[in-house]
Amino acid sequence: MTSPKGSAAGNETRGQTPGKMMSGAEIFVRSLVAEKVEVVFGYPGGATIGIYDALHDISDIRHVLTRHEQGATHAAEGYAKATGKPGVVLVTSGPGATNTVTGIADAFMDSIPLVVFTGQVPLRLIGNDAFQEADIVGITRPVTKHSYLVRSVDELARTIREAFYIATSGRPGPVLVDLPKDVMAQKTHFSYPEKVELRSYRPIVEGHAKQIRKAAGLINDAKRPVLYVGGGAILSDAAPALRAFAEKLRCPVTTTLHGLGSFPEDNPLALGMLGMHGTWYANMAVNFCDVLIAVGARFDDRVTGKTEAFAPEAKKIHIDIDPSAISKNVQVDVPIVGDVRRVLTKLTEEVLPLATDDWLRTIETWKEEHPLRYQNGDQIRAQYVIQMLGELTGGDAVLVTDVGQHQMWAAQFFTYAHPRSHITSGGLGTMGFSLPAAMGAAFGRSDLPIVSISGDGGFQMNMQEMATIVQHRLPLKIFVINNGFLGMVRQWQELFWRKRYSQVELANPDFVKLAEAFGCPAMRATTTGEVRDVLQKALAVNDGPVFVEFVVAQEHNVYPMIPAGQTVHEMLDNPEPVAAAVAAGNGNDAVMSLAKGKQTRTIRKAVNDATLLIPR
Ligand SMILES: Cc1ncc(C[n+]2csc(CCOP(=O)(O)OP(=O)(O)O)c2C)c(N)n1
Ligand SMILES: [Mg+2]
Repeated sequence: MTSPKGSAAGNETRGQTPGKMMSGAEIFVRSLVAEKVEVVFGYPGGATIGIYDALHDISDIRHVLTRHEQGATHAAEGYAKATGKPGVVLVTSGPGATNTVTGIADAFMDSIPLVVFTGQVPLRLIGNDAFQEADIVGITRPVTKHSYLVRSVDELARTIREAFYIATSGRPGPVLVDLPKDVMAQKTHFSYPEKVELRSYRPIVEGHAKQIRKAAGLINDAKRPVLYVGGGAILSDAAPALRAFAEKLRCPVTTTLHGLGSFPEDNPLALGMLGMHGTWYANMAVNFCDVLIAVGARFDDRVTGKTEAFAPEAKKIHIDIDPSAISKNVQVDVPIVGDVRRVLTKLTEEVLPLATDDWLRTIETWKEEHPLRYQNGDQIRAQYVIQMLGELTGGDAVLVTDVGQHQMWAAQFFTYAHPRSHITSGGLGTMGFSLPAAMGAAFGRSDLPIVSISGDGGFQMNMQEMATIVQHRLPLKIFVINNGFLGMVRQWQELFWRKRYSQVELANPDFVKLAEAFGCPAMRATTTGEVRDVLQKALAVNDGPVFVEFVVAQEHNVYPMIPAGQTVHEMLDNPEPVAAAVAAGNGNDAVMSLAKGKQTRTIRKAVNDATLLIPR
């Protein structure tokens, strides 16, 4: 076994007695059973044919034959995000393996626990440009938490045990295990290690008491605190602890895209999402807060904009299980490395309720003056579809979104009430994620309706998985928000590139016929008046998938928007001045200065509101 990142030395397994002689393929299958793997997403080929033969006899594990290995990887991600369990992928060597790269990179960016098994050519052919050989360990090295090439069947069970442990512990992530064909045919005694001991890998879960005390000291002096919560709060099942903490402090809470659902958005303390397309009031609250408590979040550039100007008045506390995330993008004052749930629970005991009445009242005014808004009309607005979906489900649904404008509207206009009710590709921003990820989620849970929401562009990137979904009669709601454009790119071209639309117009297939060709019942809504009825019909289908195309207004933009790398002072909240600048044929600078000129007044008012609270 090689340990490409050199950190898996010193393994120790205990309590093993030599078991029955088995082939590598059988050991593989038995090991997955030992890990309680329920479902494997995969696609067979020459290098894995022996493994597939061994899988044939096992009823404890369900293998889902996707229609593309990228689909398998995103499905495993969706399964992992919906359930909290690791997602498992099995593909063949060469092209099978390289097709997983996007999904692995996606899981790496979003801290999703995956174990990806790739077939490999026999050991003696490695490095020979053998048929279907790819150095997948090398190719994926920068986007895996760890990877292994198994060189002997004697290492196989231990390697699998370690792979699952590394994928799911600490900050979760994808682990790749490359399985040469001859190793899988070798035989040895099988026993599955009970314990993993990795000397150089010991995630810290308990926060340091001194750091917790220091943080509590800062918090107890805060006048204008804000909690900034990321996906780590969901990964560590911290929602109840977060709520208890925020409510004890009476501290407003804003979440990142991946934090959505960690704090109920109908709670008066909720500010919704922050960042580039976050709410006006969340961004203002962060801008004027005096203590920022970052929880399981990584100060991503889509959140911070210009880092020097992010929360400029605040002392910053950062709770995260990954020490390498601390002060990576933004310098913090009090880091606490540890599991978010445990740290929050301890911190709650050490803080006192704060006198935040004035601060909360100011934020309330901001909410009233700058709500998320859009203008309805005959032509469907994507925002309306999302809002109506929220009303009809009461927030009891899992939304799995793709990447683009519809993704941002789904983040803004649905009231997320539960952890794991929002699944999306945040870090990598992978178009084509939603359909297979929703499929994977549906294999993991059936307690809530699962809704895949894609744009017309992204849907076409992995639409082959419609066949898998139909084959398994998964009760998915598959929505395509068809604006005829690569909408998010078009929005940037409109606002910052003088409306010169370059390669963003889509000539689309008839989506309804396409869905029907896959064997999926399908509907289309083209006017606002039809939306409610179509949604109700779709939500009533429970015995299999249903597809809905929403033909929406073509050239609408997502607001608010803080242009990339800028600050709240450049936030475009009000579409009208922007539209005027665009209509005048102006470029980036002109749009910005016009929008800014018109908006400076509202921002200045916010500054005044906040200044009243700042003791000088
Ligand atoms: C695989 C991939 N290629 C390109 C992009 C760049 N990109 C981001 S959003 C977007 C447009 C998405 O269009 P669509 O799926 O129709 O969604 P809309 O924005 O119109 O809602 C593009 C091309 C991406 N995120 N992922
Ligand atoms: Mg589109």
